[in-house]
Amino acid sequence: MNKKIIILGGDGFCGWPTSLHLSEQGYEVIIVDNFSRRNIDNELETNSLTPIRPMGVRLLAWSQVSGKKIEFCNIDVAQDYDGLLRLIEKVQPEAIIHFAEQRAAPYSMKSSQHKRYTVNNNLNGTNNLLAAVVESGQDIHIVHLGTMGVYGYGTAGMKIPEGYLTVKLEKDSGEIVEREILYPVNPGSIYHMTKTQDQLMFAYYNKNDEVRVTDLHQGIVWGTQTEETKKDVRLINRFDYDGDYGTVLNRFLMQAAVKYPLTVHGTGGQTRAFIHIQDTVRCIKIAIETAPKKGERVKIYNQMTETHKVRELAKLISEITGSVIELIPNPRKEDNENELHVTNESFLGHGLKPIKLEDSLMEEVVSITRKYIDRCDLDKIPCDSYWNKQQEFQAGIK
Ligand code: NAD
Ligand code: USQ
Repeated sequence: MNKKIIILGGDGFCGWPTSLHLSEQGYEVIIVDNFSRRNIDNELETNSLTPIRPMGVRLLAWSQVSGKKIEFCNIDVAQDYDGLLRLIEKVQPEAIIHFAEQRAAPYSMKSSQHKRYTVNNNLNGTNNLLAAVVESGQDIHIVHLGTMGVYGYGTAGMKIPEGYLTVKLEKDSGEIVEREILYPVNPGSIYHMTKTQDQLMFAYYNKNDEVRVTDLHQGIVWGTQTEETKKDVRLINRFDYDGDYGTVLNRFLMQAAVKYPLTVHGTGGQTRAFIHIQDTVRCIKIAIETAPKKGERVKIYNQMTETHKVRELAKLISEITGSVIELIPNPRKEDNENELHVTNESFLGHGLKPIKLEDSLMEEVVSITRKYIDRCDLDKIPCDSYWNKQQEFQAGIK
């Protein structure tokens, strides 16, 4: 059986622990990354709270700890089409996992240059991958990391289905017909917009070339370590806390550790979907093992395990750590209050046993944020990326 897997973006927050998990599970893993994420840390003059090691050190540590070898290729998947194609033709993998995109909404909204970079990088990367798989002539399963944000975060009281929606249409004759469509998109940032466009590319290449695709609409990932990254300090995963890349729950955990008031945007009534990083890597393995058949439409799974309101998360963390909560003007143009109900039957049906937020929060505070507290730069905590002039005005910037 072909157990070769190429992981695009395998140096990143989700890609690194996934690479280790699949290697541990017996897959032959080849990581592709261009280190753009590490370079963005240089641009923003910030760093992972955890001391992540260079790729060479990471791979050496993994071979010493596990006896297994992971290969690495430095390819920019958005720019170097020929390099990507040659690699695919040489490796002939069973599946390619696609994490290699600019993934921060605030970073994508910082300036025109950041908007253009995010669109160019994400859309070219996805199109290059699809075109290269077709040109290689191989039947490779693509597993893409999408986002819950493609749906927007509001519904008419119904559960968000897994990708497809059955609608009833009235024909000119008055007859009612049923159709299945992609759930209507409603992106909240340039970054989220690129993910809605990825969806269309998958649908098109799937229809035209029968490329087999699984698109994982993932919620906000929290936590840091997985069973594999805990095995050696040189394998530690990255932890972003800055105003651009830090996501809400990990930011609150770190803010609690350094006694910085928890930065709730607006009223904190935004409800979002969450998943622990350990469950992310388990879901990817399930997605590989439940690949669609040739000719089957794009499989879409909602990769999330629970939903929470931002202010409730702040309250929970405040109760366990004694932190102060601060409501600040929302830098984003988004609904300050929304309900969110999501179907996630596919992964639960395949045996996922979710890690619950309430059970693991304290471990994260103690084992990561308090341990690496000295590496935190307090000046990098505020979010200074505003969605538009009005948000800047409300924040008293202009
Ligand atoms: P990350 O930024 O930590 O990792 C992405 C990796 O891809 C980085 O190592 C980066 O250097 C690499 N990369 C980017 N562009 C590249 C290119 N053109 N060529 C080669 N490598 C490139 O992000 P992450 O948090 O690991 O997210 C991975 C994927 O999962 C993203 O597509 C993101 O949209 C999705 N996702 C993440 C979250 C989350 O909370 N982190 C939630 C939902 C979905
Ligand atoms: N928020 C705060 N305070 C903060 C940071 C964020 O109140 O200090 C709020 C935001 O305004 C927003 C919510 O928390 O309402 C979530 O923000 P986030 O930065 O945690 O998440 P988001 O921008 O949606 O993006 C993250 C990942 C992205 C992924 C997405 C999944 O960076 O890659 O696609 O989560 S989802 O949110 O389900 O679309």
